[in-house]
Amino acid sequence: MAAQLPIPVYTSLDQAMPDLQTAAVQAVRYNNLVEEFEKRFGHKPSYIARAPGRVNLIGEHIDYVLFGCFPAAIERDIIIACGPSTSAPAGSGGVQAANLDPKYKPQTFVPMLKTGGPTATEEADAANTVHAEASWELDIDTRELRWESYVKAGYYGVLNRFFSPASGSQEHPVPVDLLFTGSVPSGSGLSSSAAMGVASALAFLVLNDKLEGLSKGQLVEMAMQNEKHVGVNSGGLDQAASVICTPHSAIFVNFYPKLTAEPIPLPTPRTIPRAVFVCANSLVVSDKAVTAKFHYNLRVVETLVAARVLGRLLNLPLTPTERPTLRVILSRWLGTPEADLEKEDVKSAIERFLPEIQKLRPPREGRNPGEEGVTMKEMIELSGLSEEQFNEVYLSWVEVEAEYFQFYKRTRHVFTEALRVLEFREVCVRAQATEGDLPEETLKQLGALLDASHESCSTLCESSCPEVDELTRLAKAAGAYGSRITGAGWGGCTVSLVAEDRVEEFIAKIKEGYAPYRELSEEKLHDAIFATKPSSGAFVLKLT
Ligand code: NG1
Ligand code: MG
Repeated sequence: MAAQLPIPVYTSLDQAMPDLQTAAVQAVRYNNLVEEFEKRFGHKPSYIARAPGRVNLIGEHIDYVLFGCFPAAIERDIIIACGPSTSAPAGSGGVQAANLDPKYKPQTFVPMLKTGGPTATEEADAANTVHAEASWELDIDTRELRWESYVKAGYYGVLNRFFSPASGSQEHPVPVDLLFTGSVPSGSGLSSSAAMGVASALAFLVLNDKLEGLSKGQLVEMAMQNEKHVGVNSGGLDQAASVICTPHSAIFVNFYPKLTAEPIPLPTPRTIPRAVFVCANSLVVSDKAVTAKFHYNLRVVETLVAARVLGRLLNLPLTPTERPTLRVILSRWLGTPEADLEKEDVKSAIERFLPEIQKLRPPREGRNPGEEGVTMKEMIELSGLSEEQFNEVYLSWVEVEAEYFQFYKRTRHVFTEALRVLEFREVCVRAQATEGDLPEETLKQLGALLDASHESCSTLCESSCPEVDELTRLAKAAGAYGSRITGAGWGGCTVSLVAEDRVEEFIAKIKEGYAPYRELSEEKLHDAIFATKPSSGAFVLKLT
């Protein structure tokens, strides 16, 4: 299984990138980073840690509910030249972090062992009902988006797992020097945050000699916990894509009952032009540090409470302190907790569950049943918990703000999106097994699923925004097979499936149609809209 493989450590870029042209282009960038490192820190780096961004092809806002998603790593990435520090005291674990981009100022910090009181670590872990004993403190300011927060987040997992005195470790982390550079645009839905977190974790792991024996799946779990320290209660989509992906394939990643990932090549018909994915940034920046309580974290809470309410409607056993997801409720209802999900299972959930939830609240005049939200008071009543219990289980670890909470729309999004992921996968797998040439119809089928996903994100999950909706319409008009929002949303990027021989024309049309692109320089435009191939996941390059 892809998730059980070790994290690759290469000794040359040619090993890491079998495509020679790519390796040659990247070599310039890597060498420059190494030279800059020497200039800044006065010694050579020992490794380069690299983690890519990702584009989620389909399966949006369902990873934290534990349904499978279908992402691919992109070529854009974060790379970190790193080495043990020669200036900081041995065993201090101190960090000097610098960035080639001058807008990110150099940072120095030292992890502190804290005794007593809940630490950021414990709070973050409590969100997942895991109780950590370690109490390393790195002082992340979750109210502000700061670049070094992701470096610190990447460090937490390594400190907690390998240097926690509470679990008997006598070891001390080595002090390190890090120099970053990145090509994933931040705040654009291509997961620069996961790339930062994963690459940072890798740098700390390899410099402390802790990489050996760690599987890709374990690194994903660690990176997921890490991201919670930045105040986002995300699922594992981004981290799994950044760590596990391989060139030429997307992955079908599943989170329940455990993390698994299956590389699946995208269909490449021979008689018709190959299709590629084009990412287009709306340039609307979604700053999660500020908006998570109205947007992302709110969706997490809405879907979690919806799962409990649904469980009660279906008379499933529920303890007051547990927090099952919609995926878990589906398994309990099916009575098959360990089994892989089939399309038929999801279809029966859609038929059986949605009418139940729709009945919860009588519609106000002129509205559709179920489309009304519930107030906080109603939500607590429907959960069957006391206010105190409810706050403890659903609100104590996350900040959310809303007048109305939506169960029906969110649940409908989750189950229909989970079904589309399985359908998308089926089209790809069937194409792979087909002998001879694939009909263009295959790409049209994938395109239709992308369009339906966008519609659902826009109207049911309500995670799009007018600019992103406009970009998807323009993409369709410019000839895309399908187009949708990718990532958390409320801004960020679209992903469109486009015939390779039409990419230039496609980009020209979008540039003409999307007003914010008209003023952009060539370079900025290339950053905003680009075609991408599925790339490889994270790795470490040992410098000799
Ligand atoms: P981005 O696009 O990185 O903000 C987020 C979550 C994912 C997933 C998607 C929506 C983080 C780190 N990632 O992605 O886990 O839930 O939204 O599908 O918050
Ligand atoms: Mg992110």
